[in-house]
Amino acid sequence: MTQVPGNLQTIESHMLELQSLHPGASGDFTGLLNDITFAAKIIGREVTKAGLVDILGATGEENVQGEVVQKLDDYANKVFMNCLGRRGQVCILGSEEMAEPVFTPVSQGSGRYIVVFDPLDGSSNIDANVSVGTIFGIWRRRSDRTHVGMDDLLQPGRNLVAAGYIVYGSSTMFVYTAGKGVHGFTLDPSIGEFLLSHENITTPFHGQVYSVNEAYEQGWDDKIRTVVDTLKMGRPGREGRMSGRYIGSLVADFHRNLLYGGTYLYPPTKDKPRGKLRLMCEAAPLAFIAENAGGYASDGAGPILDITPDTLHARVPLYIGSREDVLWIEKNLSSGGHNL
Ligand code: AHM
Ligand code: MG
Repeated sequence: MTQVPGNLQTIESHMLELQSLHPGASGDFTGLLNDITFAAKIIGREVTKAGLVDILGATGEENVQGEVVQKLDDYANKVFMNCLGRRGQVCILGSEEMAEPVFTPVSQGSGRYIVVFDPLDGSSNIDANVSVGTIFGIWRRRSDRTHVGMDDLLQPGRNLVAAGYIVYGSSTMFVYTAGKGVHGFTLDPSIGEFLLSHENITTPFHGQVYSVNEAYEQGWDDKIRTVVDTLKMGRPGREGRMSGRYIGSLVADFHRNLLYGGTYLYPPTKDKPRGKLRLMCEAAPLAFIAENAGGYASDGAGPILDITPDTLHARVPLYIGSREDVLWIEKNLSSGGHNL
């Protein structure tokens, strides 16, 4: 006979418990997290159908029913915009898929939160059935004045109220922190609920894995080359060499390293002196999660969380993962600046 489940907890009830720690909370924040959870389920449903595009029609083409098949990153973006823009808690939405931030109709009044997201990170991998993800960060508006502006949007990661990601992999997982531990939930597709599977995730202080696209080595400066060579050969005082693991899908690489220990690197190159990754919708939210799990994130000179973005799409070099390893990388990169 099937066992009756004991102490299962849904993500919604976990979020409500969090809310109860703040007597007087309006429920706006919990409602916002619930909206993100709902959006994640819808996007996850479409991602799992991605392998059917050859049967149903490639993206941008007509499928057998004569409907145009949407690109999944456009689709994911619209789902986020639709799910988050309506209830009145959000004043500004910023997306990797949209050039400009959107000031919602409540931006001149009640909306207290700013959400910046990458709706489908790593989407170039999707046709090969490689894991992809969604990343989000939530900030509070800076002031009570009626009109919000760009300074409400352009805040450092240190001001984040919450951040999370969803990895659409062999199972769909939702990982988030609101500054009180990092918690992971796995989607049970049979009941359509994210169930608590990883409570209070802490990342190993030191890892055995480094994740970097070594094809860009020609464009690196000598310091980065030496750092990566040293990681390969084994750092002085550390036993054993490291292994390389690079999926090329940030959420998946980050998630593996968070659980097992390891460091993800996206250094600057001659042609991309600020690297590739976006500060607001990728680096800062993941840095907030890393620090809340005991890890660390740096741009090679200091904490990612201390950088104030100058635009929504500002890019930043990223070194993120196990605390001791990232601090060692930062120490080796920060003396004397880069020489690209
Ligand atoms: P995207 O936001 O356009 O998907 O780009 C971000 C992705 C990350 O998921 C991944 O880690 C990185 O780009 C891979 O870049 P590269 O192919 O240059 O190594
Ligand atoms: Mg991205």
